[in-house]
Amino acid sequence: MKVAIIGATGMVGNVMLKVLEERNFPLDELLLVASERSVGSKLKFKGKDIEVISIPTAIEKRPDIALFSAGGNTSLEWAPKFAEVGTTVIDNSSAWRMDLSKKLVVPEINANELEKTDKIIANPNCSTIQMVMALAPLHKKYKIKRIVVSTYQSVSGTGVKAVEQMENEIAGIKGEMAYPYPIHKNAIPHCDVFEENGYTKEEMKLVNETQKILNDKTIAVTATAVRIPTAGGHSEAINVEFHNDFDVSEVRQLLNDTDGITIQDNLDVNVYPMPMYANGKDDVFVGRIRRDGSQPNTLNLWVVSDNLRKGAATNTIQIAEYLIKNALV
Ligand code: A2P
Ligand code: 11C
Repeated sequence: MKVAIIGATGMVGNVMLKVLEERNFPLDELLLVASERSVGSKLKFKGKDIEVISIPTAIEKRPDIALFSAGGNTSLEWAPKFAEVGTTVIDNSSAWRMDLSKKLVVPEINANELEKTDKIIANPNCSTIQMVMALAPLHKKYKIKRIVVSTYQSVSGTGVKAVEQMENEIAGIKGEMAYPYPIHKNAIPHCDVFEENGYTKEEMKLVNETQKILNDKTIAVTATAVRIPTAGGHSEAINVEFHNDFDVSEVRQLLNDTDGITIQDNLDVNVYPMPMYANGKDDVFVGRIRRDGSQPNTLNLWVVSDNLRKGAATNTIQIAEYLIKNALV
């Protein structure tokens, strides 16, 4: 396999390199691609230096797979050009997610929709991935009616500038601001840009992407997305109402039996998911599993995952692995 990472010098690109190394991904050649300003610089992979090249140079090399994480505009402009030369693009940006002709994939849930003709495949938003990972097995069994989700998102979701803003604030250094307000000692109810309906784009991703991945437009979703001063790992308080009643111990069993989910839920010894422990891991962690006594058929969950791993790099690479395993590239 010849694989290109578009945006290799970025936060997600960096984690992609790590994940490819860890999983011993079947690689014959790895092309590392970034903007013109990084061309010629070197990045390490498996102890060796690889020189960063430009997008046009990478297209000339016709990779089998291109993993994109270089922002929506780069994806919109260049993904079709890779597809034209036969490359299968797996795109981590929001550019193609809601395009009706593109699949939006979480491998554990809907990789079976993938076909050889899918040349641009979309990777969902980080906060959506961890939520649907926890809810998909429950939806299958009890059918979701409505989701109320509140997120607690780490600064790494915004990118390097935001991580630097928080570090500068902690160190008492005045620097560039990625957010309109300080993030240290704060919580900002504003992830991504505001839309006309008063919700943020991040909140609407949770609505629209969830319906697309679970293939059910009847699922009602309402979200509040909040940025908090954590370095890595998003957390979510999820209140979910089902059409059918459930048994909490059966819910636990279903989640326990799902690949990619780890239950952390032992109140006697204060065990529950936290970003501090999810950070650097590939699983989605679920805890505080309990019935919402205020209305029928309703459950509360606390779900935490590393937004740069399962929320981005790992999910993208799992899609690539599925394509290879099933001879779809
Ligand atoms: P560069 O490092 O050369 O700017 P992040 O999301 O962490 O900010 O990273 C964005 C990634 O996307 C970086 O690797 C960045 O490269 C890359 N990138 C940004 N714009 C372009 C572009 N127009 N063409 C190719 N890569 C780009
Ligand atoms: C955040 N979810 O934490 C964002 C980052 O649509 O892929 C990823 C944005 C996206 O702010």
